[in-house]
Amino acid sequence: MNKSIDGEIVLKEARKIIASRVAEPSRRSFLARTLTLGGVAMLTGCSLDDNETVGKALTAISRWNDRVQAAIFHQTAMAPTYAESQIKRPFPFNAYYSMDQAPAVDEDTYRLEVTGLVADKRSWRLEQLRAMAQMDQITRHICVEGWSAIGRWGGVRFSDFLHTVGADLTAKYVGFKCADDYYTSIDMPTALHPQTILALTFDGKTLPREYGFPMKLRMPTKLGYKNPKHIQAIFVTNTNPGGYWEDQGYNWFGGS
Ligand SMILES: Nc1nc2c(c(=O)[nH]1)N[C@H]1C(S)=C(S)[C@@H](COP(=O)(O)O)O[C@H]1N2
Ligand SMILES: [Mo]
Repeated sequence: MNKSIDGEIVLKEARKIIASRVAEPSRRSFLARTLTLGGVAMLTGCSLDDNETVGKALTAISRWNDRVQAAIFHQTAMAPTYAESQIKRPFPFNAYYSMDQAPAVDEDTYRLEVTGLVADKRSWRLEQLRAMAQMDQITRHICVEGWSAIGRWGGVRFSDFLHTVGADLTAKYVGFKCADDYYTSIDMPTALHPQTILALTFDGKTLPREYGFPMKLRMPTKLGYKNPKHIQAIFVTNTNPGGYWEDQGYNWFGGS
């Protein structure tokens, strides 16, 4: 099998990113028309010569995609919110296992671990998070497996939480470890976005076991796989912690 670069695959991938990320129509069509392999090599910092594998080129393109998304992300641009009547019930379940295998976390012994670049590394009990100011939001969850659904999540605004623990807000990443083997990480600007919430409830009730009890990070500006359920540990870092799907090739930034 010839694993060296297939120029068409690389160009197609780069055109897809331009089509989905560049909003201005004339700039978009200009870029799509004029894009060459040399141009992609320059943008991605990957030499794209015959010694490189397609996989390596696509990874370089995905990293470029991360940078494009980070550059156009605005903390003041709000994801759409919806009416109560649009909430999907029952809400779809998704995980890398079936519903009956979702972890059962014990509320009494549960502690949220907070580590890395934060001033206060004390762990948290659920009731302490419930005592903080709560917010509620009806947004659309989009899964790359081909479904989307509107739901209501409530909890602590994540930027409030990060301020409370004295997180280094100039750090690049926030990482999450979950009660299953799932893990993911996000960029600090998204962590501080006003619609990013440490969700303790779903549809006004305690977050059910399958949907991420005791808490999930809900971000309407990111795709489903970036929204970790069953969070056990949160850490602030300058080293990209990757993610369960991201490390298997899903785009890291994962914006919707
Ligand atoms: N801990 C954990 N979080 C996870 C996952 C998982 O398998 N484990 N799957 C992700 C994916 S791909 C999706 S689409 C959403 C599904 O969330 P839902 O069950 O509330 O629809 O959770 C995300 N977070
Ligand atoms: Mo997903």
